[in-house]
Amino acid sequence: MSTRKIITSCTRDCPNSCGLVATVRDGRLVKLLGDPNHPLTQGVACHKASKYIKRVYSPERITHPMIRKDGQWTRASWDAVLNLIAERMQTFSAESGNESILYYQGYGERTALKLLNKYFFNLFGGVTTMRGSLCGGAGQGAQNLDFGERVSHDPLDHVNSNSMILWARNPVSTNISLVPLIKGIRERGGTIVVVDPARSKSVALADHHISPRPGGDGYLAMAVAKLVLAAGAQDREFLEKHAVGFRDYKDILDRYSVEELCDLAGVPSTDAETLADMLMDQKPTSILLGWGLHRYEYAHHMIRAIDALGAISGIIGIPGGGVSQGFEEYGPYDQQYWGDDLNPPRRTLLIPRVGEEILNAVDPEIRMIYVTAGNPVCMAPNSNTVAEAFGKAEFVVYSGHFMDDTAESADVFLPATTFLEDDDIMASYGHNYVGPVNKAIEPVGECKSEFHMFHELAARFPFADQYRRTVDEWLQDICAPIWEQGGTLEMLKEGAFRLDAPMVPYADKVFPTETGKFQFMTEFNPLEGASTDERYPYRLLTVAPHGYICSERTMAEHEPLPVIQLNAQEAEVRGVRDGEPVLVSSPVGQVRAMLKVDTGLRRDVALAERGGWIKAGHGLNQLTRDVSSKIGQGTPFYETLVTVEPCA
Ligand SMILES: Nc1nc2c(c(=O)[nH]1)N[C@H]1C(S)=C(S)[C@@H](COP(=O)(O)OP(=O)(O)OC[C@H]3O[C@@H](n4cnc5c(=O)[nH]c(N)nc54)[C@H](O)[C@@H]3O)O[C@H]1N2
Ligand SMILES: Nc1nc2c(c(=O)[nH]1)N[C@H]1C(S)=C(S)[C@@H](COP(=O)(O)OP(=O)(O)OC[C@H]3O[C@@H](n4cnc5c(=O)[nH]c(N)nc54)[C@H](O)[C@@H]3O)O[C@H]1N2
Ligand SMILES: [Mo]
Repeated sequence: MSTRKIITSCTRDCPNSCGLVATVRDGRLVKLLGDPNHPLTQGVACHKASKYIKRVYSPERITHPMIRKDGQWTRASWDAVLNLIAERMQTFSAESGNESILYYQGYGERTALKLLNKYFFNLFGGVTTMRGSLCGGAGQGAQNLDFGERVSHDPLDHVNSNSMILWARNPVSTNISLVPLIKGIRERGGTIVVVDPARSKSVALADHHISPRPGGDGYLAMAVAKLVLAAGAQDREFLEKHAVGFRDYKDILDRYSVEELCDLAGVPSTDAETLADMLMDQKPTSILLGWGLHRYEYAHHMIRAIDALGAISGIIGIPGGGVSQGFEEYGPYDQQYWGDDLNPPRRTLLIPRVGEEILNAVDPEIRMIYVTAGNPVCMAPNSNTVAEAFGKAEFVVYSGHFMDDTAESADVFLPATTFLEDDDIMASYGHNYVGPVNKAIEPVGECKSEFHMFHELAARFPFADQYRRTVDEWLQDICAPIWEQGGTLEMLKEGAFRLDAPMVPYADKVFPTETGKFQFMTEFNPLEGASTDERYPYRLLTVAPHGYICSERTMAEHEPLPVIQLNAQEAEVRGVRDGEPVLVSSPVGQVRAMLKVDTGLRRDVALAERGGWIKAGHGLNQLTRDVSSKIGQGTPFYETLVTVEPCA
């Protein structure tokens, strides 16, 4: 019996990007645990990592290419499917132009070699692609306005924090390597506050849980800023020397009393006092923003008000401080390998409105859609429209692991390898390390990596020679900026490499903004983002599940109905009961769900977990509206109002 241990990195859609050790016995993966030598993740990986083995060997996994004919999926050879795709691409290109083809790159795997997916389409002459984000667009856009460029504190800098605010962030479920750092702050006597309308699992780590009205956080941040200013505890030097717009921001604050702001935020004023006291007495405070804040049309109001609070209370550019959010997962690479400079700019469609955008595309219409590592029919907003758009396309290619909602709308299924069957490099959107992706096992069945699929597809086109290089040759070029920082491919195959990124961003108080200074929000319209509708009294929050990442699941793993939580008094008002099925309706759709009554939940919230498949009876994005955030082209999933009623 031969047992091998392979160092690798988790490439799933998660800020943690854990260093992993895969144990392989006789060619079969038997264990997947944290790599004790990873400087940040330090041997800890979440429970989803060890469970991932089941996913790799799941009987539901599609492990050979398939073609759908007359509604029936049939097994096909790689040659047959690749020939078909090449033939269709050429036909659509000749008849309607390249822009009749849409390439949709999902969030499922964001490694170095994934740049080359788009490179393939750009070698082809460029096609229609997506712009904007289903994930962090709004927050990044907002922080860019304040700081010039969003740069977060290295997570290891939190050892210098004496308190922390987890603002719309749930690391216990979504970012496990922060947990020991958070516990460390508490062990040093520091306070942890969670700001979240829902009682997330991270509340267990906190001294206080503040539960604002969804979308009300801007007001809360403004109330706290007023308290800090009233106490004369603002960072005068920072405001005078390193910031612009403070006077105008102060004018906005002066329009309200602390009580009014807390009222608008939906919290008692003692909550604002708790935060203000902490920021003043337990310096430095680190504020960690979660993705929950991004999913609003006016997300930038909230995020900019929190950035402003950070500036006023003197935590910007300070070890242990900062208003941190995410990192650039594609940042470390040579961006030319997206291939965007190979052609004149091609058409892009707005991802927050992907369904409508596809349906409305003209000159040319979208005739073919090619999806990799994403499940937009399930995960993009307003699923019914997305499904209609995919249904209308003449030819849909899906590359992935399972027969999910998007695969169901496809004509060709390309079975992709998981990261355990691939060689690659992985950077993170939650820390500053790049790590190796080393192949632990041979591809299951006939699965192929995305790289090899495009490689073989390219062989069917005149530009074959430009694509035909080995994985290592490509990595050498794509990762050139990492080599400039002292890394080598050999080093990177052995373990994580820390990028040349600051532990403490803006430590010199110079900001890459136009003014070189921190820029306060200077305009604020209170009417924006305050929509309510009597017919739909609850705001639907569809948050990250603890046990799964987004829609990465199998049919067998679904409960018969998604669970929706409602406050106990509201359940009574609606005449619905705990443990019984209910009908959840929004202006755009309806879903049946199982009611769970919660006495502690805010009365204005309906809480559920995202990611369940439509075909399994879930599909909560059938309820969500497809609008774009005002800043950052993000997706305001939580701008969805619903009502709940008994189910016939
Ligand atoms: N287990 C697990 N891990 C994951 C994922 C997953 O699905 N499951 N998904 C991955 C992805 S794609 C991402 S982007 C990250 C997300 O990581 P997180 O941001 O940590 O997780 P979310 O659940 O998206 O949002 C965090 C919290 O924001 C709260 N929230 C919603 N609206 C508001 C609001 O208006 N104000 C405040 N203060 N809070 C609000 C929600 O109730 C939720 O508890 O996690 C990644 N990791
Ligand atoms: N209602 C609601 N909807 C949301 C959100 C929300 O909060 N509420 N959050 C949004 C967020 S933050 C995000 S990031 C998006 C995610 O949206 P998507 O990226 O569309 O959805 P995922 O479910 O993450 O799908 C990723 C898929 O990629 C596959 N995959 C992984 N690695 C590879 C690979 O190497 N090759 C191929 N071909 N496939 C691979 C996985 O098996 C999985 O099926 O969803 C968004 N949708
Ligand atoms: Mo995300």
